[in-house]
Amino acid sequence: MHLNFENKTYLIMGVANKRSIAWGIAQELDKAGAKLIFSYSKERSAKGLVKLAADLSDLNKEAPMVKCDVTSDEDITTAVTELKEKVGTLNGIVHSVAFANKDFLGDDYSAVDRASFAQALDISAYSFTAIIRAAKLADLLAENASLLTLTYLGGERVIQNYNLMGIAKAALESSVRYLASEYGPTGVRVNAISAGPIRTLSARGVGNFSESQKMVEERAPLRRVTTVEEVGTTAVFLLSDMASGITGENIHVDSGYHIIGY
Ligand code: 0WD
Repeated sequence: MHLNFENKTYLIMGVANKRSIAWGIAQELDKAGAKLIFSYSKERSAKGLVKLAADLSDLNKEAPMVKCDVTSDEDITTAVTELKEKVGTLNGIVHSVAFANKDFLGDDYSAVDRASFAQALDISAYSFTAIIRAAKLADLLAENASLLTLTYLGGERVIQNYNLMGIAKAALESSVRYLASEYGPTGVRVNAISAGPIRTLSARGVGNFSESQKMVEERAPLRRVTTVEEVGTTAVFLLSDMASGITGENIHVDSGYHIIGY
């Protein structure tokens, strides 16, 4: 088994800008020789994506892109149809999408209203299941495809201010296990990476985010914050045949912070 990405194609969902974790993963996959296709939710992101892709290798400079706002079943169906036309088969999907009303990413968790709860769970957890099901039904997934999502320690433990997003991540992490169990018999693997706090557009919405990074620097075994490159290389591993025995797993790429209890 090797890190062989020749003739392998991966869908990358959730590049908002050059700081996005999805972009870090895309860059590492590109270096490894994989072919990429991107999805975006807003036209604004599409324009940025075209510019970013220009810095990739010749294989991906003009990577195809499809629109997919994950809150829309119609968008998901259209995206899957377009993916089928553009690439035929996917060897993997990177789902790096999340959203929660930032009014509820600080203060008391119990203040959350019904609509914000549903929205956060819909975009941050259900969307992973929805896109996988649609891809599977359209016969878009290659044999042994590897599906990956991004989560955070706030789904397992109480992290100050993470609140509503923590509940969504708990649902997402549980979905990973149920999806892994359901699709495993067909050879498809489903995993999550639990990344340490990284300064991105989404991270800015979480109250007192700098404090989380400071705590990692002070207490994590590696005494430094996680980089997108580190998340990217772990993603490359999980998406490759090197990880053929791993499914339903949540790998922490967080400088070891999750083992610390003080
Ligand atoms: O510290 C961090 N930044 C961590 C992030 C630590 C651990 C995990 N994560 C997770 C996030 O919760 C998320 O699941 O990693 C994932 C990516 O987060 P990011 O890279 O920090 O965030 P960002 O760069 O803001 O990208 C989030 C994407 C955006 O992409 P687009 O292309 O749509 O601009 O999620 C997208 C958001 O727009 N997104 C949606 N995509 C499709 N449909 C939707 C939607 N309805 N809503 C948000």
